[in-house]
Amino acid sequence: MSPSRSSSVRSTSLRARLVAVLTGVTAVGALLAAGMTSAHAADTPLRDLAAAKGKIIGTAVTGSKLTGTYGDIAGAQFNSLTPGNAMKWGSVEPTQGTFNWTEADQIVAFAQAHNQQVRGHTLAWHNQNPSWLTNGSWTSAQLSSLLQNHIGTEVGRYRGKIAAWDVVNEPFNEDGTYRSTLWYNGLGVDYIASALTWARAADPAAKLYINDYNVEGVNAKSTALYNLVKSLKERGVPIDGVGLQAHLILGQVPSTLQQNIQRFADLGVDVAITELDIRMALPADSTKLAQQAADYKSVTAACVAVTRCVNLTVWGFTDSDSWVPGTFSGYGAATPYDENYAPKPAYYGIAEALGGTTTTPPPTTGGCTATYSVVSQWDAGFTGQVKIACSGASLSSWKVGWTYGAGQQISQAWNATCTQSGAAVSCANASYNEAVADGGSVTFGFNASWSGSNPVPTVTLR
Ligand code: 9MR
Repeated sequence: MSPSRSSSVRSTSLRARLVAVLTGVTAVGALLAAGMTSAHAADTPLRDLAAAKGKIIGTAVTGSKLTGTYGDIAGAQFNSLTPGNAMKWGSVEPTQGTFNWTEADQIVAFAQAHNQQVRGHTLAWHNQNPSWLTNGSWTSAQLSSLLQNHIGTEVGRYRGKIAAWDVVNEPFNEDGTYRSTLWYNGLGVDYIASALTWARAADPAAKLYINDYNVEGVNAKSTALYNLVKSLKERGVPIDGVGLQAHLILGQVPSTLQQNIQRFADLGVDVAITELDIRMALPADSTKLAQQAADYKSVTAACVAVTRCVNLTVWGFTDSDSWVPGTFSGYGAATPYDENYAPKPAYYGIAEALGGTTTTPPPTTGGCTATYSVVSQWDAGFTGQVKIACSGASLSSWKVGWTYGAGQQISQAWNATCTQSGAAVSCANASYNEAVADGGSVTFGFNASWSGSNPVPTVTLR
């Protein structure tokens, strides 16, 4: 990896860029540029940047989507996959004794084909259990053997293929007391030790984790988790790591995140950021996306700073495959890629924290093309995108232009700075996506209005 640029070089070039951006272009570009503090390379995949830091970077995935662009990005950018839903009890045993491993198997096969780890998720949880289990009335002994069999069956099936299991998920309330669940109520707190012990027996090589949310900073809940892990270790119960889910809100990365990771590391367990996403009130705008980039960067940096923080996984890499909008009304845009698979500023925030630096290929436009497309269109508006792709050539910066033939008017752009004067549109790279490598591409998007017709213009790359 190339060394980082010095901070004086960095701030000079940032200032130069800001001046350039602030003179005569839209606020969108200025704010995007202000949110990014150094240059970026979209050409080094996150998994390579992470590996150079001794880290694993993962994403939650949906098995059926692992083809086309979704599959390409999942395979190229990440070296760990977590099935978002496919390994949950309700997915694998919808009817007692009848198993469906299709999606879980597919994800494991994809991971093996792409030299990726798999985080198994999850074995003992209170959600997404099959109704035959939750509606049944069981004695403690029956519950215990159900859980033991479940763990033995699932962990055993994937023995040797799973790097880490979220054995126990979300055992705590916010105040640090134990959550009232099927398992806690039926088996007492030792369901946790039992589940870990059964998982170890079924796959001695898998790292065994307890995973929870709102335990990223130092607080009552994370302290309860800390005390649990400490006592499990003292008792000799197999526990290898804690998962900090990190379903965060824009601008609210806990200030004690690194300190919290460190205290678990000091206890002698690994730490993983297991489900990172950072949601914002919709619609997204350049200010929010810049803040989100800073937030992703600081979470990643906290993990990079602690040797035992081994894995950072995002809970879906694209806004088109995120649980957030369906759960938090009015919120979304929580992942590092937009719904059209274009990397957002957040992507570059992660890359920067992993040591990504600028590459400056020789400037040439030969072999580079700009392709305009309408992504979606409604009554009076549409979302368009332009992809600049190079093959046998590269760009150190770029600018594209076109002329609208039917009165279309751009209102907002992202991942580029766009101006429109009459019918003439001109868009230039943002500060973080100036380079297009040989074999690489950059995409930017925009919203615009139309009426009557919306013909596709001819785009010129300058
Ligand atoms: O991403 C999962 C989503 O598709 C499910 O509908 C949801 C149901 O609870 O679970 C989501 O994943 C959760 C994960 O398994 C545990 N931590 C919280 C995640 C977000 O809800």
